[in-house]
Amino acid sequence: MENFKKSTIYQIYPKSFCDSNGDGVGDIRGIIQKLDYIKSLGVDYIWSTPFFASPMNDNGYDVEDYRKIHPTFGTMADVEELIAQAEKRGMGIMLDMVFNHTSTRHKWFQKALSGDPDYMDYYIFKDGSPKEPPTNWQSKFGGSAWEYVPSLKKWYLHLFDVTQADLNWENPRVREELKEIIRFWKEKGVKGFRFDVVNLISKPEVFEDDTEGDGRRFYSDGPKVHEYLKELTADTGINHMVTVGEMSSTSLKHCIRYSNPEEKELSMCFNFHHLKVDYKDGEKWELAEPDYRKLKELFETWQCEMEKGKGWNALFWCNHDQPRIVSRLGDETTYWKESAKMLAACIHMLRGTPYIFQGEELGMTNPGYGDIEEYRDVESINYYHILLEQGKTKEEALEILGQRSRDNSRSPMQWDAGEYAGFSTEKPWIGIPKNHSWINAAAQEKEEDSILNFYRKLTGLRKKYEAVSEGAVEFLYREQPEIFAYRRRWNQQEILVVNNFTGREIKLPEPIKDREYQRLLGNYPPEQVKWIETLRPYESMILLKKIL
Ligand code: TEU
Repeated sequence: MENFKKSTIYQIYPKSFCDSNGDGVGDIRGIIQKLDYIKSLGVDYIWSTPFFASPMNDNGYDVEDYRKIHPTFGTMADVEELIAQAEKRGMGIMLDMVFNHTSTRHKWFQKALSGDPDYMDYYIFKDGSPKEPPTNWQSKFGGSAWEYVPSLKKWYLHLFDVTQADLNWENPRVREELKEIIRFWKEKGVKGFRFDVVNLISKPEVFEDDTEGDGRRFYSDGPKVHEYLKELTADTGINHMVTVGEMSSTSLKHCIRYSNPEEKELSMCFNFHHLKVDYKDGEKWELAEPDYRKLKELFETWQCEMEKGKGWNALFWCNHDQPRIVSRLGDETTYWKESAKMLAACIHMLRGTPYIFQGEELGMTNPGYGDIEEYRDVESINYYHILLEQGKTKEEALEILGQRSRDNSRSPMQWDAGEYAGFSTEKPWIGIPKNHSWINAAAQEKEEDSILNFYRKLTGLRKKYEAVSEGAVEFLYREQPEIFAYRRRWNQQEILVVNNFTGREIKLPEPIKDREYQRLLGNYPPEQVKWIETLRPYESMILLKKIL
């Protein structure tokens, strides 16, 4: 059995995790200091977002040198110690490989800019008039996806920021360079990799205008993406490691291929369909109420179809690009604790490998930044201006950012109630939410029924019950979208998971006979009843069927 099925993965955004040297920015030594805490969560792997040399226009997703550590984060010796110290505690480090693009400060791009034809072929340069980009494709961060270089009289493609130039995977030399980077880190002892937007690496043969959208249909899950992944995996020997691909606007059909072990591509995939159910007509920068029916249907389809196709899901609500889930689908005030636990149980008992994003285990909320000066993220700042240009008022634009900005997840980790939340001794690079006075790790360590301790129990259940790690999945109460319930089965073992997604009491379509089940975990004290007929606000129950 692949060990990632019983595993839980902890995600760290190093800039905001723990600052060991008092410069207001998190660093590698800060992570080392917190390894015992991370281990105590019952996780097996730690994925850190990039800490490589970078101009930091996209907080490290613009890599200048994949073999060097950005000085703010520390040194290569620190990373080596991190790998060793994690291993000592039985955890593996997973690194984030940003291979769709490099920073324009990378030496390959600099050589390309100087007109070296070999290096120009590392990127996607196209001829065209300076007045008109080669296609109408849009950057994911707003504006055209092309930038004109007057000295070369050519345009280059950047699906993200203008300082993130897309690599040309058609060029075998590029593929070899990237494999060398993997081998370098494998030798250092890392245990897995996350591949950034890896389903965007294969661009179409012909570049044409998109009359229906922003261009993504031409390059998402592109023509040679499976071939490239197979080659990368085979030539670097990462097939026995844990690998996860971040898939942007992907499809189920492709995710089955990416993650079915027989294909020898990746261990699992992130997809984002379930995190778009509160987008208005698919538009991130337009607010809408979450559509719970759609949410449940999406999970049902992805869970059941991935099982049939022998694919494997990465399970997650939060990451460094997403708003905090308790603010998004839960209740930050009256039912903060109940809803945070319910959302956790809901995702952790599904079929796949769960990810915990730093602070999620504390029920951290969106920070509630009130001014554009408080934002740091390139996407948020670009879109703030785009929203104003579209005619929104400042207040409306800030309201949208308050719910959608990627900075919602990037506020510093709330370790304690101190002035800088125990994150740093100095003013951090990004503001600390006021609620760190009561939402913090130190307080939750002391509290038996804290959200933190609930997460610890969830990782334990995955290890203990094959029904959770291996079992088949079946969704229940299809007509009642606000009750997110499913069954997991493995041989004689059966686990029932029932979640109320609302702040109201809800009657179950059919009562559950309490004596037939053993309660494994819940977010309310159990009621002494024969039949469970109603669910309390945001109630969650994990029940093991007794063999009677
Ligand atoms: O994210 C890819 C990505 O598609 C998101 O940035 C997405 O555009 C956004 O969440 C939706 O609004 C990855 C990284 O996770 C992200 O931090 C990087 O900025 C991006 O790739 C570019 O490397």
